[in-house]
Amino acid sequence: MPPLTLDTSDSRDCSRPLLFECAWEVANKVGGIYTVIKTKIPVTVSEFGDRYCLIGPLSYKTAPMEVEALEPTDDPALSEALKSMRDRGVKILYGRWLVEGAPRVLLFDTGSQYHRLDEWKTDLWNLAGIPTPPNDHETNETIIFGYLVAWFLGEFASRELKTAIVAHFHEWQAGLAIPLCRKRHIDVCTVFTTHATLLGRYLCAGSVDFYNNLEYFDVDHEAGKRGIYHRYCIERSAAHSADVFTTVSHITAFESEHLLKRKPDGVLPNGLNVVKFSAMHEFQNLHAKAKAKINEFVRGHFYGHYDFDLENTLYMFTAGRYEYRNKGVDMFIESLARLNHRLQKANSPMTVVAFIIMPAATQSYTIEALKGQAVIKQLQDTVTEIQGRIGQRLFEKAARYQSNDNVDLSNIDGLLSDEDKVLLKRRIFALKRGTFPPVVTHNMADDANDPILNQIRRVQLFNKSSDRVKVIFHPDFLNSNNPILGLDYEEFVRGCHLGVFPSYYEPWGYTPSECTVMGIPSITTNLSGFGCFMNDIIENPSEEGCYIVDRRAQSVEESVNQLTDYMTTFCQKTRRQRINQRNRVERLSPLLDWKNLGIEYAKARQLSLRRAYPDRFLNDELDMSGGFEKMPLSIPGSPRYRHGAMTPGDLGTLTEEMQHLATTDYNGTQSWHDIRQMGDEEEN
Ligand code: G6P
Ligand code: 1S3
Repeated sequence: MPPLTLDTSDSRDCSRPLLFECAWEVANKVGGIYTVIKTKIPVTVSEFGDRYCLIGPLSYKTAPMEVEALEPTDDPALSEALKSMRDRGVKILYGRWLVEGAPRVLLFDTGSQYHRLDEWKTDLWNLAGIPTPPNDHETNETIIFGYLVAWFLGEFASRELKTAIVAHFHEWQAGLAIPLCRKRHIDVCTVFTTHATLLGRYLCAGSVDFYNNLEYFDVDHEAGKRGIYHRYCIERSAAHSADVFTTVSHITAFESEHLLKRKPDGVLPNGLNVVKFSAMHEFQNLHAKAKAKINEFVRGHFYGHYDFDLENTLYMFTAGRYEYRNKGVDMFIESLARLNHRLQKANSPMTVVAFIIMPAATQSYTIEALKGQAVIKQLQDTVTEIQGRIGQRLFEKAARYQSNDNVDLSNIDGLLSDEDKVLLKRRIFALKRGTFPPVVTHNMADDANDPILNQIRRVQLFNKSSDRVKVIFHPDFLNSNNPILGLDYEEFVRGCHLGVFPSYYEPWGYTPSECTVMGIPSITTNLSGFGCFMNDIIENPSEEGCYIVDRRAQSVEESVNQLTDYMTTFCQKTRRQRINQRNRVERLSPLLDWKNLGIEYAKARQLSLRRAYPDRFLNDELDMSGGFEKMPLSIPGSPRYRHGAMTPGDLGTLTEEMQHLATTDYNGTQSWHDIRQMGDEEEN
């Protein structure tokens, strides 16, 4: 079925390659990879323009809203390839993805080819010895999608004969096309980026001492025991067949080396599309505005027990996929209990409200949570009404002033009428409640066995008046239209004071990274890709508001204490210190900007071209800068003490074969050293 491919490697132009980037989350939001792809588009489009096209599955739920359908009339090879596939029944949506950068996008409807599933499963077994059980829907989708993508690349590469083609794949669900391309000798060069390993995620979620045993796992056996052997085989074959294999952090590179048995060629850290405000105070104002909205929610949620001072209240939060152990919620709750004890003992004036935002199976909001918002709203409305009436009376009184009267404002009796007093009392009495403010905002599908609730019960953080740490578990995504905590995630983060993400398994970790670009300090661990990245690139991350708990070289007890220490110290800061710290955090954002990190992707693509077409690079005549300006070569120093620009790629193995490519600067933008100097100047 796939077309015969020609050996065109001698004739392909490698200086301006075409790029296909393929992921399950293209125009289809599931998790973190969507963020990677979407936020990276502007830099990739600025480098490739219309030579860039994304490939994903066609979701009829989201695609019609996100994609403008077009016909590729300006690209005969593409247009013929699509026609050939459509003629054989494949449903395809081609067009522009309506996000910043508006890239070209190609979406395949896997449903249109389910009748081929058995044929392709047999082929996969014959080709690669990969077995597939009948009822694993995710794997079935992966197989159909992988075969469609390989089919398309074969059709395209046999028609587009002049230009080199790079195909970049993310994660195992999009990676199956890689071994297929290799087996079929399709003339494309491939990059595979893994954002986690299947086995790593499963092993960590259990009670395994993962990092101390990485070298010793019997991987086939472990995958088999967990019923994921077939998925593991797909992931491993993608990693091994790609010209270039990369991952998102050094910690996941280490994990991949042992679990997937191929050492990654390099690390491509995840960036964000950073929007800089023209003035520093703008993001501080956003914090104040968003915090006011959280304050409003808190007044309602704690009605009847609202006996703490919001001026001395700090909002901490954790958020993400509900993976109790992997995301470190266990450690967070334990540390909150210890923090509560310490604040009580010290008679601290501070109150901490800790939010846990993790979607779980729920039925609805609890009556109590809804009632809290309702009674506080009624009180607010009544006060506004009475305020109006008092204003009227006051005005009336003032307007009656005669020139020979004494101006006596001491007697303002009568401004609050008896009716108003009764009305106000009714509203105040409605605030009486016989229970503590609820810990969870929703009715859980399985309340009794929920790990988060069970731990909160164990440590007895029940939102009592004497508790200095209150807990609110919101087991759903945030949305500004929600009747409870009606804020979008971004706004919520801006309104908080500290993000806490003590993950045990976290290949990258967008949550602390997002906090950083919004100027909100965060705590993460040296088992998260982001934490390791910041540790490598900044001399003293804690001083910059990026706290990193050591979960590697110390016991769990010590890690919990370290986390508690960080939170306690944070509670001792004055408002002025918090404002300064937010400024320091925000100025780190260029380090996480795709405008800087995008070059790592460029390097990976260039390496794949070199490996696929080594003859074309013999004399290094080609521009290998990947669109970035060439810089003189320098010897990488120790990252912590380096006084000069650096890229995280300097730490990765990509440099082995990329010695001629400038790695000493991020496209001429800021390094940590520049940022620090700038800050020092500002502070002086
Ligand atoms: C921002 C605002 C200030 C406000 C402060 C509150 O910096 O610009 O006007 O006082 O936030 O900070 P806090 O850490 O107490 O929420
Ligand atoms: C993965 O998503 P997760 O939350 O399951 O990919 C993300 C994007 O690379 C990464 O940030 C995260 O750590 C991984 O775990």
